[in-house]
Amino acid sequence: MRGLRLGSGVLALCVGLMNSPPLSAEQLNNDWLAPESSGESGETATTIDDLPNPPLIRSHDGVLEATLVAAPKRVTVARRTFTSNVFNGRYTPPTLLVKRGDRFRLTIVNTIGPADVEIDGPELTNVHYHGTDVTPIPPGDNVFVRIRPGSSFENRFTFPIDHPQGLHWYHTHLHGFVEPQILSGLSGMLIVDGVIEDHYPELSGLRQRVMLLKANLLPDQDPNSALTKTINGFSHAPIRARPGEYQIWMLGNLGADAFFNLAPEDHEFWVLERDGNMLRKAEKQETLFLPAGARLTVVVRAGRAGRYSLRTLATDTGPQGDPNPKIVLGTLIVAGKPVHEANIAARLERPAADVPGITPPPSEVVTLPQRVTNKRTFVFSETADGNTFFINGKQYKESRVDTRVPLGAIEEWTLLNTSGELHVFHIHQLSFLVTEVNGRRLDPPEFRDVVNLPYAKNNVPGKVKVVIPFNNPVMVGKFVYHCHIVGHEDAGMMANIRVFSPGDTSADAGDVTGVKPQRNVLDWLRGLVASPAVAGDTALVTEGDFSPNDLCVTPNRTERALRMRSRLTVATP
Ligand SMILES: [Cu+2]
Repeated sequence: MRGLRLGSGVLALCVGLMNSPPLSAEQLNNDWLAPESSGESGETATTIDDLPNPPLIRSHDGVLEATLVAAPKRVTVARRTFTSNVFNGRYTPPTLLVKRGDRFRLTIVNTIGPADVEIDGPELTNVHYHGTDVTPIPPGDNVFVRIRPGSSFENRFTFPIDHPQGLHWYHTHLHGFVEPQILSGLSGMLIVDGVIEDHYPELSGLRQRVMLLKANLLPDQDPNSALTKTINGFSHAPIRARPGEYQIWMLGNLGADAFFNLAPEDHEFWVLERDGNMLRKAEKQETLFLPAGARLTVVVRAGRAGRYSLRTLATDTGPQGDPNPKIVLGTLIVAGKPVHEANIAARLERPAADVPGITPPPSEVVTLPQRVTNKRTFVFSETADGNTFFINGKQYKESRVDTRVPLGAIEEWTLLNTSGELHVFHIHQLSFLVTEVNGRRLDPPEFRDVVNLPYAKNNVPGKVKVVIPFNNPVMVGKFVYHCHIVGHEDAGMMANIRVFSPGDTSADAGDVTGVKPQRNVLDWLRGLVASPAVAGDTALVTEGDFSPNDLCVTPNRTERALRMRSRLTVATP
């Protein structure tokens, strides 16, 4: 059992699903898809003509102020309508658009509850702002915050005036609950503006698409099959362009566990920005590989009139990995009056317009390997049954600080994967330079915040080297690094890091401040079990010893899906 199951009105919600026969993988991926539900009413599936963007919430007068309500709602994903826990009633929640220097005030309301997939009762939650270089100290981007069922919490922080520009994302990040909550749909895009306006103003009139790549397990889907992949909630979505038209696609793998490797038939991409980091000059690529959590801002030029498949290629996740087959995600429909924009191709051959404005400066980033002050090695491993995961032989423990780093250090981390499946390294509050993969030096090295760790072959671990600049004062505090296949993270593959200011000699240097008095979380959770009617008041902000794993075992995705399915079976009259 994972988590505390309190839902009692679950069965009634599920009865309506029982008459649907299981879908084959082909049906799941070849249907022409429906828009998602916009709210409680549960819109019926209809066809769409062109892929819609998620709604947009932008900052005004230097402040982004909004509320995200996490709650079970009827949504339509890949043409299936069911109840899932999502933000603001949408599987594709609002894109948050801020500018450098903006203040950020986002209220998270936790009304997570019983649904047809993944979650069958109230759960703790919080929200992480993946890729942002902002403070980890609460009420900033802090994953130790616990928002109790029925309560809310306001994340407040400021985007530094030199914050990198590009794509980031928000998702729930409460250890032990991350995978089911993201699979439910609790993730959306967060953009720090300026990639086009400041660096490619000649492209500012082009059509911009925000494309959320997600993967989930539909209510009646075989839990051992590959997750159902969608773009903005649609599988096999139509994406329209005129012949010769250039479009800007803002892509994020905002799912929990899946890999995307986009390959549009007969088309190429120019990558402008990777994981929220501007490139000095656009890079042309034929495929776009996005491990879990990765983002890319790209320019695509439509070819001649016709229909082209937008495929995601198979990813070999290793003998212990989950299936990740090739599928068609959408169709690029090129039709209408041709567009002639010869100047754009020429523009993409020149560097970004404001290279001095790119932070951190690309010219400095490439010198990081020459400035390394310390080296460490981390081993990512798992048990043979694939249910328990470790970093350096330890499962995650919230009260333990695994790594202490003085602000200003530049460290080379060697990341070894001794298991038979891929892992995806991610660290909060910063980006790192990927310099080497399995002994092969990357030329050029890539500055990003997620990187694939190849699986072991013939008892030789996969090996990746990254150089991490711990030199931005905003990161001082405690945060985490982990596998971004978040099912692995939930089952232990995460660790705490504390970046402390020079001169801070306290035992736990860099300790967070402003944390509310602690409550005994275990007592509180026991009380919750005894009395499901929890009064909703404030969020609980704590840094205690509690881990959901202390109370219960986190089942893997298959076990959880089977449990959900057995619940569906029970619902049959
Ligand atoms: Cu992993």
